[in-house]
Amino acid sequence: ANPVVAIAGATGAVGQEFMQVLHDLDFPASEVRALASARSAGKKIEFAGCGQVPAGELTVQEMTSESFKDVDIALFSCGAGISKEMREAVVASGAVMIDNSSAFRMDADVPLVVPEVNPGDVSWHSGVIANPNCSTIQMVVALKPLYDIAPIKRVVVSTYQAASGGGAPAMEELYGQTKDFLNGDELKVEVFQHRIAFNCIPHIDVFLEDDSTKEEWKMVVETKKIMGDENIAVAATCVRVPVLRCHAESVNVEFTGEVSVEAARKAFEAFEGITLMDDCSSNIYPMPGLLAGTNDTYIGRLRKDSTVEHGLAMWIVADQIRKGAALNAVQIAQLLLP
Ligand code: 11C
Repeated sequence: ANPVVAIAGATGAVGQEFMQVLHDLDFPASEVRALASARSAGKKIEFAGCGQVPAGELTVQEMTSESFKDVDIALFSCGAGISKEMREAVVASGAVMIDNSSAFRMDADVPLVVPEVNPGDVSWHSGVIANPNCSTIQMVVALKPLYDIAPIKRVVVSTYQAASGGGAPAMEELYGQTKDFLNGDELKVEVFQHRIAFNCIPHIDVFLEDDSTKEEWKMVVETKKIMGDENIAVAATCVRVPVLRCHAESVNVEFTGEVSVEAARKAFEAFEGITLMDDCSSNIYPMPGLLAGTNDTYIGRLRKDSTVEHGLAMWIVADQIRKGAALNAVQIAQLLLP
């Protein structure tokens, strides 16, 4: 029978995108169940339909440990605390939890999967598969075809992360502050640590003991786990910028052997999920403002990094809510289909 899909966190920015992606990929579901907190129960949400589920309204149900009866795939995006609370109930019901939070990503019994990079890792799950952090996902998609030419020694990355990483309230904060700033009104700072309108904040998630942030740490450890290579060194600086959707990253990669710009270009062109957008002579390179709502990881400004023996530099953009969250999760679900 076709799978029953539950969406945990259906009213959030990623939850809404789960539904859009299920529709866009025509995921062969027999039922889609929208779950959220008691506050949203009873709310109607539009669903465009997928598989055997016709277009129409879904009524949001309060998520409890009973919600997963007969569910095959549970797409979770409602924060690490709730994922931890619900894990046992989901797994006991026989469903596979595909979790977008940071709750289980580094657990030894939980695969961390980007379908273009390590699809085979879904085979060893024990009820939970983790979706990586958005900034890691787009970077490893770009690294994989290069790694296949020559193993990677070191990556230096600076991110330019959109407000969407903080969910719908964060996007609202960027809108609201921008309007207030232009009107000369007082700005309300609620979601981010500082004003985000007309600003950049080099601080995403909490600070750790070594003065890096947890977002930066995620890029270091998740990259090694997904790529299956503990020897890849990653130095990351993560920055929030006043962009609504799509994270961008400036990445310098050092390889153990030669990877020419031409070879990299060819590898990107042949790789599923990557679009090369790279023509300096016509000012063509990926930009967040152009790419909201897209599925691919976009690469431009590809060039040699001559400061190391074997190096390349590039610029990567992807829609954080789609490839960085909902799309990647649904692509993992596709890997589970018989
Ligand atoms: C951001 N990357 O842009 C974060 C959002 O660990 O899943 C996702 C956080 C996570 O704010």
